[in-house]
Amino acid sequence: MPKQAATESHRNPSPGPSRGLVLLLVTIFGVGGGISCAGCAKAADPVVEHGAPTATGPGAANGTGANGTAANESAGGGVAEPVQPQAPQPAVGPAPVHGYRVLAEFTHDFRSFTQGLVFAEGQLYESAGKYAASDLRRVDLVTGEVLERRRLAGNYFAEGLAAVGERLIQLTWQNGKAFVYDRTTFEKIGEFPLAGEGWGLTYDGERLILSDGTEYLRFLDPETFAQLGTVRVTDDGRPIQRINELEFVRGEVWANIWQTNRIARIDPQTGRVNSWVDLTGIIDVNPVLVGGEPQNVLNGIAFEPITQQLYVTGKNWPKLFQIEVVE
Ligand SMILES: [Ca+2]
Repeated sequence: MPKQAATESHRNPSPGPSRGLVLLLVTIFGVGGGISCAGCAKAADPVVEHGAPTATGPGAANGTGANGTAANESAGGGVAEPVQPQAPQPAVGPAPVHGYRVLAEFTHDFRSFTQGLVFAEGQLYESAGKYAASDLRRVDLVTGEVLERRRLAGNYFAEGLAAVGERLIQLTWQNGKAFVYDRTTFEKIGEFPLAGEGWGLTYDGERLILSDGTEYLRFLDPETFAQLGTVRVTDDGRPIQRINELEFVRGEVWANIWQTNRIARIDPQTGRVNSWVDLTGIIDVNPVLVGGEPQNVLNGIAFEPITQQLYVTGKNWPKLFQIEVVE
């Protein structure tokens, strides 16, 4: 049973998030080809059922390259798409920062380098990253037990995850492709080329929404995976980069910002950050550093559409939290 956690609310009125390094956006590449058939892939099936070791591999730190760019010339079949012109958003002052209240806490598999978290028909699904440790899993919300797992081959680094009907769509970080699974059987039923990096993924009921570490969100057709458009994410006119795990929540795109305690609540039409949720203090973990940068950070937002409940976790966190926002 979930342990009822303290209901103390947390607020942080400080202005916008630390921007970290100023990232250079090169080009947003699109997804081309509209391929969804497994037979279209020339490479061997990268998904294996067994045998992937759990040791972390080289370059296991997602995004620690910190270039945040979407450039990947070798992306299989990916077709570069120009960033669509977008009227600059007028500066209206920084978006407000909200606090949170923990309603319940649950066990989370601390071995999971969480990259995607999503509910579908009452079931919780997670994408775990890192080389030689990536998988797709169905998880017991309360116990954290892995109920179903499909490991990826060791050279793949899994990223964002979205549920579209009976399918699950899973990104990879720098492997230039995304995978499509049958949500019930976990069988891989397709893949498509992904130009640039894959970070976060969600579905708004009509379009897939993808982040790639830059300040842009890409919109993809959920059937053909063609790129439909992009939007630049800004707060008070300033670009917000390192947009990571995503969740579509009541008309907004909620986004973890890599290596921060903050969730941006983004208007998908304008890209403007409507508000922030600051989750500072939600968990006390010793930072695991790679290249001097913390890795076990907040990442993972899942909105349960049936119960309208909101859940968050982090990479290698031992806990998953049900929260509500305190405005
Ligand atoms: Ca999510």
